[in-house]
This record gives sequence, structure tokens and C-alpha cells, in this order.
Amino acid sequence: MKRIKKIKPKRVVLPELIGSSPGFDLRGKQDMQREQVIESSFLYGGNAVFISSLYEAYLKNGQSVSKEWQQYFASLNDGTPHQNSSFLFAEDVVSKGVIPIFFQDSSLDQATVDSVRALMLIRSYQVRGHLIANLDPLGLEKRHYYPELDPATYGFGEKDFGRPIFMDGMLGYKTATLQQILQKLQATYCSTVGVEFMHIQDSEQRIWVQERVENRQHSQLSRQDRQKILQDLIHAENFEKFLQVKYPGAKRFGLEGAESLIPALEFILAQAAERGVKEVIFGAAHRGRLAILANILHKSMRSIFAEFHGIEHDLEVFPGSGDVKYHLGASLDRQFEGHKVHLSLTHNPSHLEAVNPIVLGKIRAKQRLRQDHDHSQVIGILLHGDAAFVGQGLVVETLELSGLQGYHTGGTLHIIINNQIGFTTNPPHSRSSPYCSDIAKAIQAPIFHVNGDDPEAVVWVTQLAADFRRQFSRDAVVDMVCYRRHGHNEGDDPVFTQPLMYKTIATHPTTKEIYTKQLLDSETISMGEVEELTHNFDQYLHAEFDAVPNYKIQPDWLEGEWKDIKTINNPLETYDNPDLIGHTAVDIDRLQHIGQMVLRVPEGFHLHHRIAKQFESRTHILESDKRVDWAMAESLSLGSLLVEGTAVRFSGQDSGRGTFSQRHAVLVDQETEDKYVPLNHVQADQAFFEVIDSPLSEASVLGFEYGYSTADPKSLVIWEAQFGDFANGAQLIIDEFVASGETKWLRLSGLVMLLPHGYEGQGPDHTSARLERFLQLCAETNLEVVNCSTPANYFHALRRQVRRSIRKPLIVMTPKSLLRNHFVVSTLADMGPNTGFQLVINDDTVDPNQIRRLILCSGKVYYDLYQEREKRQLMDIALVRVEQFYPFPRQALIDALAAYHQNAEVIWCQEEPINMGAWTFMDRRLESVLEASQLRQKRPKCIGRRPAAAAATGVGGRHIREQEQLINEVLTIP
Ligand SMILES: Cc1ncc(C[n+]2csc(CCOP(=O)(O)OP(=O)(O)O)c2C)c(N)n1
Repeated sequence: MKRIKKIKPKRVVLPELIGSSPGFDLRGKQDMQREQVIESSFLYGGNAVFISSLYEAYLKNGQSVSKEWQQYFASLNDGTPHQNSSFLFAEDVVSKGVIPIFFQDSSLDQATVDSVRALMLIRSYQVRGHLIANLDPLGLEKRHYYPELDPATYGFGEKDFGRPIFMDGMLGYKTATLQQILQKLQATYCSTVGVEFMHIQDSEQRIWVQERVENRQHSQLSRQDRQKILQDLIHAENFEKFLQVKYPGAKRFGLEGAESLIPALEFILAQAAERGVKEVIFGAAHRGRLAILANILHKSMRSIFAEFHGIEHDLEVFPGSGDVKYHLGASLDRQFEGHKVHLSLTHNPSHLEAVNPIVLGKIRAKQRLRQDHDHSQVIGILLHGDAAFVGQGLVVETLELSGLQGYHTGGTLHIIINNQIGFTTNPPHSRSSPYCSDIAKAIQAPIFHVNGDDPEAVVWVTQLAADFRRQFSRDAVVDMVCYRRHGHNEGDDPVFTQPLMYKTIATHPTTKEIYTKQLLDSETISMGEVEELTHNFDQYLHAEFDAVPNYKIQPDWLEGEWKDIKTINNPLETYDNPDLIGHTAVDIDRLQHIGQMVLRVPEGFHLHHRIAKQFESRTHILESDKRVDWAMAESLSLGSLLVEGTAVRFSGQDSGRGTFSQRHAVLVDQETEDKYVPLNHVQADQAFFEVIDSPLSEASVLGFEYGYSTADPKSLVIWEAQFGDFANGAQLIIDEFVASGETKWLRLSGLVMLLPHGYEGQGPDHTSARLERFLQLCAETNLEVVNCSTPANYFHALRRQVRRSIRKPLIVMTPKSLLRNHFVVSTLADMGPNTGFQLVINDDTVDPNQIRRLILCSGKVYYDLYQEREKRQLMDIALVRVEQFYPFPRQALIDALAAYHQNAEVIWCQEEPINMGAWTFMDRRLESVLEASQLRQKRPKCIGRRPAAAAATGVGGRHIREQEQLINEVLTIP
């Protein structure tokens, strides 16, 4: 039996921290590889801090550094440690306002001093050159003086400009004058591109970026490339203008001011296609979305125009709510020089950045379906606004997924359309950091700032960022600094709030105009060719526009993996529909086999003694009593799916072990920390089980799993909240995607959300999964909400998700204390042949004719009532469990109540305060059940906790009192 090998952390060698290999003889390194020189030469700017600390150590104790260093430091003066001398990093130099004594040390020859000073200057430009780069097309950015970028700071004067300095290959020079060095630095680090990469810890990645930036080849763009860039700009600008003329004032969140995005995307897609990428998944906000749909995805112009005309889709085919045009996605195939690439833009709500984790989840699923193990076939591109990127916490939560084993997609390319404004808010009010992209430094992503009015630079850095992603499987960010030509939307006047900015914009030529002039001046294109490109596109726009009256909007129907899946969204649907019920029973022998396998560990595995005991007890009750507890039922449910060929992906905080130490889906060898996942060892040809301890984020992880489930209907995808109430951190994902994705966009999902719920004295939090909120979201058969009271019903609920022809998100209130309650067991027979999910569990322990009080309840409170009723030996109270709230099991309840005495009093009992829980949802529905029944009482009553602002009390004694009162009230017939 194979075990999962523990991955030992790799020891990383950081050359800059190896004091014993200073390699400080600059002139002795000519024959070394350039990388080695950069890495090992102590003069490499990155070593300045290190040298400084080494020197401090040397000053304290000369023997504490290696011999070579001792010799070197001694050579700086008269041979004894020089108390006043110090190697200072350029920024320290500036802040302390001193030129290092080192530079003035007369014992050093001029050439060495020059080299060191030049290298410190270079280092400063590498780190901070972007601060004076020409990034703002409007030129409104205030210019600051940065002393660390001034050669004078390093002791260079005018007289030094022409003197040759030994460079040993830095910036591509062997020797260069200060003037040449400065020119190169400014062209490299302060042009229309500013690069931030020195924060990256990994030296290979850092050097990779540095080399490419320092060796930028402008000439790589051919005449044809440049013409293509212009053509894309014409398409981008003229498309928006056409919409403005035809639909003046209609909201479209135009791309104007950021048109360079279109050639940038075109070039990376062409490059990706050539390199074997099969699928690109985009996530984008409102800004420029239509331009992307039209010019990048090649969604037909006539369909976009039809949406502007307000033409409805065929409600017979898709009766959903639909969504506004700038939220819609699309998915189409495109050919790039004979390479087919599937492009899709993910539907998203107005909530900025919410789509990010969904895109990543989709990518992960598609990579798995394609067996794209090296993440080279399916890639993701996320487009952001500057204010949203820095403002929405979900961005950081999603960025943090990028390097995690369970969520890795090989890196995402981020492009920020940085129009320097968020609606009416200026950057100083939207962020505390200098750049809107700064948060991406947390994941060590390189950041390429670029002036949007230089389309060639935008194309170049976007390709570079895409290359970085491909090379290192990591995220990269392009911050395209541009502007917004009009108001926030087309009906909005920006002059109220940004009069000066918009004065500048009014006279600022468009990117297309600037680039056209550039190409005409350089004779890369003729005026005739420009006119032809413009004319052809305009003709095409007009022809598409004329075709609108005959155009029928087709919903984006279920295709690919979804081909065999049906939709059900008829609110009147009754629950006897086989498409909803599915086939969930499993043979007893198979269950027994799965049970044995999940309770076994390989020989020699050192299982923790308490888990061993738990497994022994489970084995015993499985084999002798043929019974299972909750966790075991879950294992059997998942195990049965796995052996039937359905993969299972399960993620949540501490889900491997289970928050309540109940699951133990990942076992840890107590001596080696090797991991063993029993569910992956049920049988040889089973499907893959993945259980992932997620990062401590709800929104990004739930979003990711939802996204995954929308791309892979054949796997069971489960997200688990640590406690149900924490799901409110993902409310946005629940409202905008889980609950309404189907009706807005026809995007189905079979995602399961497990939400621990129950009143057990743990306080206002850790108690309620806010059932009421999920129930309020229920309509048009959009969700299924259950609160199962038996392990067997939970078993069937999970299997039902993927053993029927529809897909619906399933919300499960899951137990906590019930996990260890010995009443909460099911038999194998409850999961065996001829069984299925029970919508309602009737009380078969009572004589229905004797019943004076009929209690309807759900979940844990049933057991509290049951145990107390048994204790009091009450024969006239029946306990009927509602196992599924939605779709509401009306007929099942009518059937369940049919046998009871007509005078029975009907009460809905819940643990929650009556302003929470299921009461408001059940109230009128139960009334309708009672009206259809033989019972005299036609209005149900409710017994629950009194209305409350917090979900539960935090005072232990009060909880016990409240719970006793509740049970007492329910079981006391006046
Ligand atoms: C989560 C969220 N909060 C508020 C809004 C309202 N809103 C729409 S666009 C916008 C400004 C976004 O600015 P930015 O991210 O810079 O993108 P831009 O519109 O400038 O392209 C705001 C506040 C929203 N859509 N989503």
C-alpha cells in the first residue's frame, strides 16, 4: 500500500548570504557566467546590505568573518578595523546624509571606488527607478526628487561623467562612462516602463526579470507587428465610438483611454496559442468588458448590438433573469495562425473582483480535466481596476491561493487598467500604498508599470509578464497607467470632481492618434493603409448593426462537460421528479468493503492511539452492528462515489482532520509525519479524492470551489466552513454566484456547502450557520437546503448531488455534538438497496391516534426533544423531522401528517430565536400543508428562542436555561 511521502522543506541556498564566498575581486571574474557574477560578486547591488552587516560584525570582532573578508576589510584602511568607516546601503546613505567613508578611503584605488559607486547607483535604479519612470500619459503626476537616483549622492561630480568605469558586464557594459550608465539606467528603468522586481526573494526569478528588462529588444517588433498593434487600436477606439453614436448615453463602461489593452491581449493570446495553450479563461470587471467581448473573444457584434437594443432572449428556452450586458460572459474558439484556443470570459456580478477566485477554480478544474499537470494548457488572465484591486480584500485572499498546493493553477496574469480614478475618488483617497499594485508584492509577483499611451511598451511588458508566469508558474502583474476619457459611465459627468484632470483629457490625443502618428512618421504604415484599416472596420460595424433586427439572442446553452445535464427552475416543480431524487442506494457488501478500507492503515504506520481507538470502535460497530456514525457515513458516501468513478474535491479550514476531530480523512504518522489518505486506497481503479486544508479565508476558497464546480459537473465538490457562521465572510459569493448564477447566467453548480450549526452553548458565534439567510435566497429551485438528522440521510444527500441529471448547490447544516451522540447512528441497511434521501422522517415510535401535539423540527433539536420525551415517557407527542427545507417537501409533509389525530396541535420547534432559523420560511408553507391536511389546526405555532439580535448567548448558564425552557415548553401540553 502506497503512502503519501512527506515533502521535506528544501534547503534554499542564498548565495548573497554566504560569507565565505565573497568573490570580491571584480576583475577576476571575467570568465564566469554572468549569473554567477551577479550572484557571487559582493559588489552586486543586492549584497550591499549583507556587506554592511558583515562589516559591522568585522568591526566588533575581526575574527568573526572569513579570512578573505578580513583581508578585504583590512585593505580599506591601515589594516585595523576602522571604527568610523562603514559600507552603507544607498538608502542609508541618503537618510543619514553622509557619503560613506569607504568612498573617501585613500587606500583604495579610484577604479574600485568608481565601480562600487556605480554599482550602488545601478542597484538604486533597479530598486527604485520606477519612481521616476514616465508612466502617466496625462503627465499629471507630481515629480519628486529621489536622492538615491542622483549620481551626486554617491560622490560623482560632473567631472566624473566621461571617465570610464569598470563594469564587468553589468548593464551589458565591460567598461562605460557614467553618462552611458545613466542613459542606460534611465532607458531601462525610467522609460514608459517601470519595473518592481527586487522584492522577489527567489534570486533566479529576480535575475530572470532583470536580464529581460535590461536587454529589452525594441527591434523584436516587426513592421507587421506594429501594423497589427495599430489595427487593434483602431478596432478598440472605433468600436466604442460606434456604440457612443448609435446608443448615446447608454451605459457601456467604455475602454477609452485604455485601448492599449486590446493589442496587449491580442499579442499574448497569439503567443500563448503558438506555445500550446488550449484554453484561456478571463475574469474582468465592467471597464472595457464589451470591447474585450467584441475584439478579443470575437463575440458577434450583432449580438452585442442586440443587447443594446434590449432584444430579449427566448424565455421558453431560458426563463432566467438574465443580466446586464456588461456582466455577461462568453466562450468561443479562436484560431491564431492555425492554433485553436478556447477563450472564455467568466460572467460576473457588479461586485468588483468577486470573480477572481471563481476564475481560478474554473482553471484548476479544467487543468485537471485536461490532465494539464504543468499548467501550460489552461491559463488565466484577470483584469482589474486600480481602485478595486487595492481596495477589495478578496484580491489579496485570492492572490494568496496562488502558491498553495490545493489551489495552484500555475500563476495568473493580472492586468490592472489603472485609469487613476475610482468612480470619483482619487488615488490618495483609495489607498495608503504608493501603487495600487503594491499588494501583489505579498506574493512576490513582479510588477510591470507601463504607460498606456505607449502600446508597444504595453505589448512588451504584457508578454514579459506572461513569460514570467510560464517560466515560474507564478503570478505576474501589469499595471497599465492610463486614464478614463469620459465619466465613470457614459451618463456621468466627471468634471464635477476632477475638473483639471478632465481639462487635460479633453485635449489629450487618443492612443490610436499618437500611435498612428508614430507609425506614419517612421514610415511603418502609409496614410492610405490607415484609412483602409479604418474603413474596413467601420463597414463591418455597420453591416453587423444592420443585421440586428433579424438577430435572435440565444442563451449560452449547456455545452461540453455539461452536455447531459438538465436544468430545472420551475418554481412549481414537485419533488417526486426523478431528476431531483436520483439513485443513491449502495450495496451493503460494497459499503462494508469501503468501511473496512477507510478504517485501515498500512503496515508500520504509527497511528495516533486515540484515532486508533476511534477506528477500532467504528470497525466494531460497522462489523458487528452494521451501524455507522456521522463521520463514517460521510466516508462511505464519498468512498462509494470514488469507487464508482466520481472524483471528490473537499476543501475547507482544517477539513483533513475535521474541526471536531471527527473526520480523520488525512492520517499523520506519529513518528514520521507521513500522510495517509484512506479514501484514496479503497480500490485500485477508483477516482481521485482530494481533501485540502484551506487557507483561512471564506470568500476566496468558497469562490474557488464554486468556480471549480461550474467547470466540472462530474466531480463532487465540497466546501466546508469551520463553523457555519463564518460563511458570512463569503456572503458575496453566496448571493452573487451560488444562489443566483443559474438564473442570471445559466451557470449551474453542484457545489456542496457544509455548515456546522447547532445551539450548544458556544456563544453568539460558532452556533448558527444562519439558516434563515439561505432560506431567504431560495426561489426557482436555485438551491437545496437540508438539515439532516441521520448519518444515512447525509450519506444520500451527498451522493444525490452527482447521481442525478441536474446540478444544484446543496447547503447542509451539519452537526457538531451529534457527531459523538450515540443516538445519531444509521444502519448500513439505511443506505442499502431501496433506500434514498428522506425529505421528511416521520415518527414511527408513537401511535398517531394518541397524538395531541405534533412537533415539526429539524436537526439537533430533534435529539434533545427525543431524549427528554423518552425520559418523561410522553406518549402523546410526535416528533416529525423536516430533513430538507428547500425545495420545500410539501407533499412529503402532507403524507407524513396524514395519519395523525385530527385534533393534534401542530408546532414548529426550532432552537434559534424566532427572528432567525427556519420559522419565517416555514410559517406560510406549513400553513399550506395544514390546509391540505385533515388536521383541524390550520395555522402552525412556533416555539423557539425569543427574538434576539445576536444569534445566541455567550453566557454558559443562560444557554442551558434557555435550552431547558425551550424543551420544556415544547413537551408540556397545557
Ligand atoms: C464591491 C463593489 N463596491 C462598489 C462598487 C461600485 N463601483 C462600481 S465601479 C467603481 C469604481 C471602480 O474603480 P476602479 O476599480 O478603479 O475601476 P474603473 O471604474 O476606474 O475602471 C465603484 C466604486 C462595485 N461595483 N463593487
